[in-house]
Amino acid sequence: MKIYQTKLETMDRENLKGLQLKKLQRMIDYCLSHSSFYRMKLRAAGIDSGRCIERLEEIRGIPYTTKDELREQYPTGMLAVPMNQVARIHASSGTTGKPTVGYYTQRDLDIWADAAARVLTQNGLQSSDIMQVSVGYGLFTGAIGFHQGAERIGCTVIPASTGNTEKQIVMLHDLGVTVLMATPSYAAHLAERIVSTGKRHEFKLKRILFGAERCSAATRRMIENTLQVETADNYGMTEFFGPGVAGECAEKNGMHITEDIFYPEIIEPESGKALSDGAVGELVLTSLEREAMPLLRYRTRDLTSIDHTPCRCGRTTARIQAPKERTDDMFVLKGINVFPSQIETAMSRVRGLSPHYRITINRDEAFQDSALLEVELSESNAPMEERNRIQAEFERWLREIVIVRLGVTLCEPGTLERFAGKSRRVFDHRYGQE
Ligand code: DLL
Repeated sequence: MKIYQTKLETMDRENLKGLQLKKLQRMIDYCLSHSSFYRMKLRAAGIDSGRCIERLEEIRGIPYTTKDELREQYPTGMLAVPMNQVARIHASSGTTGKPTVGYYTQRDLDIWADAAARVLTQNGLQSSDIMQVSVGYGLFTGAIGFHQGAERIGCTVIPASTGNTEKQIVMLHDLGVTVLMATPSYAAHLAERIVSTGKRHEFKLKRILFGAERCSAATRRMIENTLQVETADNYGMTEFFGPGVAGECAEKNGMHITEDIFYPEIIEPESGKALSDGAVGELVLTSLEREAMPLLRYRTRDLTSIDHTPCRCGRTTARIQAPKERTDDMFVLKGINVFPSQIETAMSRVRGLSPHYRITINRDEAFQDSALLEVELSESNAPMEERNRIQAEFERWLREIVIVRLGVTLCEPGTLERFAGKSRRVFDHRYGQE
C-alpha cells in the first residue's frame, strides 16, 4: 500500500509529538509577530512567546478561537500577511450563516496540495488513475484542493465540476474514468444514473471518494453495492485549507489526520474539558503550518472521536470518525434536540426505503411546531400493503430513536430534489429563513 510522505506519516509518535511541539512554538511566535487578533488574545492569556508552551498538553492554556470571532473579523481581520502576499482566496459553502473566507499564500497552497495528495493516496488514488472531480469548482475548496493533490500524485484529472448529469455520465463512460470524487449525495445520484444506462460493465469506475458532508451508512452501502466500487471518506473545512485535514485509508477504521499540519483535540462542548480516545466530543484544531490565516484551537463544531492507536496500514497518525453531527446541525422540535443522523438511523432499520429524505419544519399561528419528513421508497409502485408495512415500521423506529413525533410521507423514487454539492435535508420555516 502506497504512502505519500512515508517519513511524516509513519513517524514514531514520540517524535511526532516533538515535531508538533516545535511547530506549535513557532506558530505562536508567528502569530504574536504577524496577527493583531492573536497578539491580543495570546497576551491576555499570559503567552508572550512560543517558549511559554513547554509541553504539547500546555496548548490548553491557549484560548479557543470560535466561528463567531471569525464572523466578527470578517472580511480581513484574521489575515496575518499583507494582501499582496495572498495568492488565493476561497470561501465556505456556508453550512451555517455567513460565508467563512480562507486566505492562502503561495507556501500555504503548496502545503495544502501535499496534504490533499496525502489523503488521496490514503484513499487509494494512484498515478495510473483517471479521476473525475464532480464537486463544484469555484469558491468551494473541495474541487481545486483535490485537483491539486491529484496532480501532485501524477494522475489524470478531469475537472468536471457539478451539474449536467448526462454529460457527467458520458465522460465517466467514454474517458474510462477509474476514480470519481463527489459528495455522497451526488455520488448516489450518479450511481442511480449509471445503473439506469444498463451498461455498468462498460464503465471502468472502481473507486468513489467522498467528502464535504456526512455520508450515511445506507448511502454508502447503496453506492458500494449497486456499482461494486470501493469508497473512501474525506474530512476538511475552509478554515483549514479545505480537503486534506483527514482521509480514510484501506482499513476504513476512521480518517487519518494530517497531524503535522493540523493538531487535533477533542473536548466536551459545554465544559471545554479535554476528552480521551473514543469519547465523542467537539473537534478542536490548531494549524501548525499556515501563513495567511493561522488558527489556534479553533472550535470546529463537528462532533467526533479520536483514536491514537497504530493502524494496520502502517501510518501512525491519529484517526477521527466521520463526524455524524455538528454542535449546530441539530434542530429543536418541541424542546427535543433532533439530529438528522438519528433519522438516518431509523431509515436504515426499515427495508424498502432509499437514503433520500427531506424534513420541513413549520410553525402555525398558535406557535405550534410540526415537522414533516418525506422519504423516498426504494422501489416504485409498491403495493399498498407493502407501503403500509414500511410506514408503520418506520414510524415505530422514529418514535424510539427521535422521541418527538414527526409526520411521515412516503414518496415515489426520484421525486425529491438531488444536490450536486452539499445536500440540504432540513428546511426550517420557523424563523423566517426560507
Ligand atoms: O467541505 C471541505 C471539503 C471538501 C472536505 C471536500 C472534504 C472533501 P466547508 O465547505 O468549509 O469545507 O465545510 C466544512 O463540512 O466542518 C463538517 O461539518 C462538514 N464535513 C466536511 N467533510 C465531512 C465528512 C469542506 N467527511 C464542514 N463527513 C465541516 C461529515 C463533513 N461532515
